[in-house]
Amino acid sequence: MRVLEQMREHNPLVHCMTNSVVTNFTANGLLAIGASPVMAYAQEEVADLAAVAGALLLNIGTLSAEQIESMIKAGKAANQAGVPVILDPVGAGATTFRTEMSLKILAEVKVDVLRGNGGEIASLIGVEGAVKGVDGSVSGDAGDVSRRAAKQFDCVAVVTGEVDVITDGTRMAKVANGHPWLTKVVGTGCLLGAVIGAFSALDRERILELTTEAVACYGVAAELAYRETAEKGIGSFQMAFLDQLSRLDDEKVSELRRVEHGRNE
Ligand code: ATP
Ligand code: TZP
Ligand code: MG
Ligand code: MG
Repeated sequence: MRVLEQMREHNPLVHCMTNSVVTNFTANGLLAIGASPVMAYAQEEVADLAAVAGALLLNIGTLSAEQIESMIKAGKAANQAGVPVILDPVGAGATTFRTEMSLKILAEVKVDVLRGNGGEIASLIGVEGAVKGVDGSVSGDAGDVSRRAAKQFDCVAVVTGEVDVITDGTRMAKVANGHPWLTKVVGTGCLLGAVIGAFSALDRERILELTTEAVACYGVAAELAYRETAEKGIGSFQMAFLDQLSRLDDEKVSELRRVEHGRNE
């Protein structure tokens, strides 16, 4: 699958309703990978935009009740138009409001891909995880948490961490690519949600495979960025990571990807 080549050829539009911390990084990351970002929040226009986008990202990082209403409006329009919807439930489990708003979106919008750290996804299925602010991990098995989330919300669930688990509840992939420095740059989880959106836009029928490709490409870019900046530090790493996203090609990814496929039942 020459997926990065397809990305640059199709240049999918990703409508991002994301948080105020990561907006610029997300837009630049999408441009780097070959997609086209648009950030839009107003109730008056979100449905129109979501319906013509290649994918819609809902990220609750700096949520308000009004914004959630806007997200639901956009999500419903995307559903009607057959546009894939990605949800990042940032900080779910840290406060009741975040957990409840994430569950409200999941109840009212058909979410195609749910992406979060272990603690966030665990909190949505009522399993205990550790969430401190927007950082979280799961004490149990990420495979089990992701499978249960995928089945409960009828979606592809992605639990990220040292090893990323991607599942539709039956098939599962584990991606070992990535670098711990990704956790030292704010917004790397959020940008990954947007990048999954860009990949999903290429073929809605193959969301599990394309989400796995997105996660692998992302991890490979991080590894290459670390090679360049290990002696410098995370500021340089952040820039090198954007550089690597823009220079990544299918050959490099097929050489460096560490992806294991299995079943998750
Ligand atoms: P948190 O807010 O807890 O940092 P997040 O929403 O930022 O979570 P992460 O789990 O940090 O999301 O995932 C973002 C990216 O960082 C993913 O590509 C993931 O593979 C990578 N990643 C996270 N932790 C590690 C690690 N220990 N080693 C390698 N890669 C990692
Ligand atoms: N606070 C609210 S949203 C946000 C912070 C710090 C960004 C979280 O980004 P990520 O990608 O989950 O690390
Ligand atoms: Mg992070
Ligand atoms: Mg996050």
